Amino acid sequence: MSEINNLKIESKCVHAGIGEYEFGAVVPPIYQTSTFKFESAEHGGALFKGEEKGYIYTRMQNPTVEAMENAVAELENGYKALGCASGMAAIHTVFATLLNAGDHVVCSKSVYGPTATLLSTVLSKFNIETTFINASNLENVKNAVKENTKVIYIETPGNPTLETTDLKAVSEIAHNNGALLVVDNTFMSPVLQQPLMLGADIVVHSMTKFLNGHADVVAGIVVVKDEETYSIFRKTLNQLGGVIDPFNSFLVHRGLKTLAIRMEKHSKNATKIAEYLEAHPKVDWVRYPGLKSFPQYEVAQKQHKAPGGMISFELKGGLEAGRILMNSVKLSQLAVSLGGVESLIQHPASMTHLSMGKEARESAGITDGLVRLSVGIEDVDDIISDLEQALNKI
Ligand code: LCS
Repeated sequence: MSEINNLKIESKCVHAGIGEYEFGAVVPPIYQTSTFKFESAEHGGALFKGEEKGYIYTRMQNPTVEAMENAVAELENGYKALGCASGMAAIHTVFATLLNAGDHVVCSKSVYGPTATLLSTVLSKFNIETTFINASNLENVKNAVKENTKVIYIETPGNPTLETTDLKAVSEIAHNNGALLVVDNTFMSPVLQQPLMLGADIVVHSMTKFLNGHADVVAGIVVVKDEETYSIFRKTLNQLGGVIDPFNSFLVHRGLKTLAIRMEKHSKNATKIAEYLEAHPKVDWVRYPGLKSFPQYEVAQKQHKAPGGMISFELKGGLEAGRILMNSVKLSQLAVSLGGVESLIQHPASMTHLSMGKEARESAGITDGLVRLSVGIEDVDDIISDLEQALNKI
């Protein structure tokens, strides 16, 4: 759609990335093909030289993938996007594209475990050093930046503590120091938070989560702001090879159409559940950006359209109480991942954040008793009744 940028986000979700297709199809066909026939040897040569536009090979580009990429770029107000095989493939592509040996990264402490581990193990082998900080305190960000800092990498709200960082303020720190701000926007989606509008240079997502929203795809994406950056990223991704495939792109593009109404329902349900948990005598504390007790409540109010679907909380009785809760819920599924239509519950210290090690977890505020709930779009009273019967078993 040519006037997509004038539409409200709910309309954009439905129409983003949609073009004109054969037979008047209203959604992009699935071009489930690895390669594309050339009209002649000259045509093939011209495509490779970039003298003519067209498709060559699906690792390089594919029309179904491109339609989905355009949709996410439009929703994030970016220039273009690069679909990847997973969120981790997207994150790796960003670091491999932007960093050289000897560079330094500043990264928020409360991030998805494998993101921290990628930096501290794989990338450190290539002489890339990372300082992990609590980025919700801007002084920590300023103090961590060095001469050779090339990237400030922020996941906000952070997985799983929901620690929230003021993106506008951090983008100023990054740019005053010649660094780029990369934001993992997985927890909010562009419906609730738009990092590029707040000064970020690059956005990444695990599309496995809210963007696809149906717990049936593993995928990631990188969104960039200009042609030059896009072209450098496209070349690197083509060499690294961690691209999304056409069928998964189709599913994600389908999921995007309901993203706005899903995020609204996730937020409404989670708000009620966070209030319920906070008032419960067996709950020690709750972290949810919509609660007045949330440590970065002011930043969250300024930065988010609604508080989202993720809650973390600690029970009185710590890990053992959490274990009973997770083994007793029936409607909420005991599973990692998040952002799907179904409610999911899990224990970060023994599951998603195990790879970080106890010391890094403790310093990031990921206590052994912390339970993470990804609130689905079921009837909220059903989710609460299920939690109630499980809490009664503690
Ligand atoms: N970024 C965030 C914020 C994530 O939560 C995840 C996965 C990733 C990146 C990586 O994406 P993937 O490669 O899995 O598509 N988070 C998960 C979690 O919390 N539980 O299981 C996966």
